[in-house]
Order: sequence, then structure tokens, then C-alpha cells
Amino acid sequence: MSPEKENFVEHTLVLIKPDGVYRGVVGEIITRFERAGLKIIAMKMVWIDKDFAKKHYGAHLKKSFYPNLEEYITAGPVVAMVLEGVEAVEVVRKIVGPTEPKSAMPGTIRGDYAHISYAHADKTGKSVCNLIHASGTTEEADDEILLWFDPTEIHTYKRAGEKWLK
Ligand code: 3AN
Repeated sequence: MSPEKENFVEHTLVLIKPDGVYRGVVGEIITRFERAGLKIIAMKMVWIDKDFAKKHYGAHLKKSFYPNLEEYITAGPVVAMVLEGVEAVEVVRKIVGPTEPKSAMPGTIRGDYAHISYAHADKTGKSVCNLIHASGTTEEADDEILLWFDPTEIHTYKRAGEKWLK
């Protein structure tokens, strides 16, 4: 949990999923978060296995799309990071856009870098490749950060110009 919670400063988990890594847009995606003033306080590249996928997507284990989702998230390395910022959970979800790329507005990551629909994914038996995972709530963020990062991998530091950003 963020030590600055009383100031509405939050931490959130972001994953650039295998499609983002394979497509070579990791830098472009990270730039969008940095440009908004969010601070990267932890980051690493990990190729997760099926057991870890089940822990991360535990809420979806019983859903019909789970097998495709597991295949997708384990198909290559992901870039995992913890971002810090004012009401960061909601702000990051706004920058990312809604789950279905077809519905995501231009200007969001999913709207700018993808376009496929749930209907297409269901019909073709593919997963919805939407580049990013971002925690949905502060409680989810706390659990996910604990799952993906050791506390020693999370750093406290001040950026130049920080007083103009938060
Ligand atoms: P988000 O990633 O926006 O938080 P979740 O947690 O509801 O969305 O879903 C996790 C992942 O499962 C999505 N990123 C997407 O790849 C996949 N997914 C979600 N809903 C569906 C669906 N109805 N059909 C196929 N895949 C889905």
C-alpha cells in the first residue's frame, strides 16, 4: 500500500503483455505513462509459466476464455512495472482504455494499437490481444504488486521537477 495514501497517491501494476513485446512497442507504451507524470518505481521483464498465470488471472479461471487467456499471457515475456501517481489506478486505466480494443477510443493505448472485438476472438478461438494489463482497484493493485514484485524491487526516489507533477 502506498505510504502516501492520505494524499491520494497510489501504486498500480501494469503489464505490457507478449503482443506489446513482440510488436516492439514497449518504449512507446512506457512513454505514454511517463508523459502523464506517472513515476516508474519498479520494472522487470518476466516470462511467466501456466502456474503463475493461474495466480494472476485467478478471477477468470472458470471463464470460457481462460484457456486462450493463459496461452496468450504465457506466449512470451511481459514487461511488468509498478507506477506511482495521484489516483494512479484510475488514471492508468483511463490511459489504457477499456478491455475490448474495438470499443477503446483513439488516444487510449488499446484504441491506438489494437482494434479486435470480443466477437472475433470468440469466433476464432483467439484471445483478445489488448497489449496491457492494469490493476482494476487499489485492493487488486496491492495484491498484484505483492504477487509480481519482491518489496526490495520497489524503489523510492524523487524525480527532477516532481513538484510540478504531483
Ligand atoms: P482488463 O485486462 O481490462 O482488466 P479483464 O481482467 O476483465 O480485463 O480480463 C482479462 C483479460 O481477459 C483481458 N485483457 C482479455 O485479454 C481477456 N478477456 C476478458 N474478457 C474477455 C472476453 N469476453 N472474451 C475473450 N477474452 C476476454
